[in-house]
Amino acid sequence: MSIDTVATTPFAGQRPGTSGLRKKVSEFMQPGYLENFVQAIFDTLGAVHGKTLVVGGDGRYFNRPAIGIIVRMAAAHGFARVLVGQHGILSTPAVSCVIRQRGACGGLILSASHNPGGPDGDFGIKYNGDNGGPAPETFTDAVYHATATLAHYRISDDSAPALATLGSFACDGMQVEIIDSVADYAALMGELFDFDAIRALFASGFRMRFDGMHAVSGPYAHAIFEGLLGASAGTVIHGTPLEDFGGGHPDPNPVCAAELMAIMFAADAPDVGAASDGDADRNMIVGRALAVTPSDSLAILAANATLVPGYRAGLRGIARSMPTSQAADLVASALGVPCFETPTGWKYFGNLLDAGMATLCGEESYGTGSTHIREKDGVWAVLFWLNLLAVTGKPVDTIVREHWARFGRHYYSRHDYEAVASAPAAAMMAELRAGVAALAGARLGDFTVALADDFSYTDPVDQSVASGQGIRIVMTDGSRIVLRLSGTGTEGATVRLYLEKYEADAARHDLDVQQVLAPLAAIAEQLSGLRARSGRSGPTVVT
Ligand code: VG1
Ligand code: CO
Repeated sequence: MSIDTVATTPFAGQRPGTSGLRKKVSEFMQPGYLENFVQAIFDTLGAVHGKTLVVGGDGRYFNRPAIGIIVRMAAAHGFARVLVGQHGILSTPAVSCVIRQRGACGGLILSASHNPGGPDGDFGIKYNGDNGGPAPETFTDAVYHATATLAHYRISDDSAPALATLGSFACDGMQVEIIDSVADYAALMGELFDFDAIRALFASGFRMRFDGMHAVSGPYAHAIFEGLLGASAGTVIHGTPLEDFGGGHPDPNPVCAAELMAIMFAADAPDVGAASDGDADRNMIVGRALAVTPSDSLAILAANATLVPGYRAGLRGIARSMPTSQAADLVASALGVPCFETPTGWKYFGNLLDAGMATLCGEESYGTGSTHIREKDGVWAVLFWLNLLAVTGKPVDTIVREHWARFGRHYYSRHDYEAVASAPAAAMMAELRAGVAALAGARLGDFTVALADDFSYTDPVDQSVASGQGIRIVMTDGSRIVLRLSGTGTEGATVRLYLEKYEADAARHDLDVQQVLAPLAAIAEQLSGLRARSGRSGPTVVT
C-alpha cells in the first residue's frame, strides 16, 4: 500500500463557525473539499504519530463516505489508531466521552447538528481536542488559514474497512477499531445517575415519550431508556437514524418537534416528553402541557443538582452563554457559587470545565451539559430530569412552578429571521454596533437602559478575548434585548433576536410569553429596523 500526495487548490470560505464547518452537501462533496479541510486540521495538529483519533457522525447523508476518506487520510499521516463508531454512528456527546475515556488526542465529528440532511441538506465537520471538547478559536483560526494556502493532501490508497462489523481492522498499517456506538456513553451515564430509582419510576407506570427526530439520539435512547431503564417499548419514537432525518428539521424545539408537543398537550399525555437534535447534543423537556425553556431547565437542574448522585458534592459554578436567560444567575447566587457569562457556542465552556470553575453549563438553544464530558448532552439532560422526577416524585410542571415561585420567572423567547440577505443583515449589525454605546441611560418605552454594548468575553483561564459576540441591551429591571448573527447557517444570514423579562410576582407567572415580551420586541424593532431590513413581516421561527 502506498501514500498518495494529491495536488489540490484551496476552496474559499472554509472558515469554521459557531460549531465547525457547515456547508451544503453539494459543496462538501466536491472532489477535494473534505480532503482539504481535513488536511488543514492535520497540518494544524502537527505530529500525530502513535496517537489515537476518534471518528463518527450523526448518520446523515455523506457520513459514511466521509469517514472512509478520513480513515485513509489518518493512515497516511501516521496515526496509530482510529476509533470509529459502528456504521459510522457516534453522537457528539459520545465522541466527547470516547475521546476522554480512551485517551485519544482528539476526534472528528461529522454533523451539521440540527440543520436538515439528505443530498439537498447540510453537512459539517468539527475537530474536538484531547479534553473531548470543541477546539478553541485559536485552533480553528489556524485551520482556516491553512486552508487558504493548501497545495496538496495526503491519503492512503488502501481501502478503509467496512463500518458494520465490530472489531479491529487495518488500513495501511494503522489500526481501525470499529466500536459500539453506545456502550462507553451508557456506562458513563450509569455512573452519574441513579438508574435504580429511574427503573423503579418506569416500573411504577410512569410514561415518557422521547422523540429521536430520525437522528442520532435514537440508538442511545433505545439502549438506555427502553433497554437499561425498562421504559416500555414505544417510549422512543423516530428512533432510527435516517440519512435525511425523514425530511425533517431535527431541532428539539416546540416548532420543529410539533408532533411531540401535540402528544404532550393532549388529554392523555405521558408524564414527560423529550426530544434531541441531529447529533444528540441538544434536548427539549416537556411536561404535561408545559414546555420547559432551556434557560429554565439549566437553572432547575442547578438548583436540584445535589439530588443526583453524580452531583451530590454540589456545584463549583454555573456557566451560561450570553443570550441565555439570567435564571441560572439567581440559582448560582443562592448557592453561593460563581456564574459565568460566555459567548455563544460550547467551545467557550471548555476552559471553565477543565479548570473546575463550572460544573453545569447551558445555552438557550436547548443545550445543557456538565463536567462529565466537554459537549452539551441531550440524553444526559433527559436522564438528569428523570432522576429528579424519580427522587422528588413531583411532576415536571410542579417542579417548574415551584422554581418560579422561589426564584421568580424569566419570561424568555428567541425570534429567528432565517436565511435573510447577508448584506443588509451585516449592515444592520454594523449600525447597531456603532450606536449601542450611546444607548446607556436612554429611556426606551417603559424601560431605562442600564448597559448597552457589543458583548466581549475575556476567558478567565487563558485571558483569550472573543469580541463582537452580540448586541446586548440590558434594562435597569434586568430585562434584556440581544441581537446577533447565527454562525451555523448555510444560506444567507440568520438574525437571532433574544428577549427576556423578569417577573418576581408568582401571581403573574401564567401570562402569555409573547405578550409579556411584546414591548421589548417593539423596542428591538425600533432600534434595528429588523423587519424592513430583512424584508420579513416577522420571524421565521419563534421559540
Ligand atoms: C447555534 C446556537 C448555539 C449552539 C450552536 C451549535 O449557534 O445558537 O447556542 O451552540 O448552534 O449547536 P448559532 O451561531 O447559529 O446561533 V448544535 O447543536 O447546532 O452543534
Ligand atoms: Co447539535
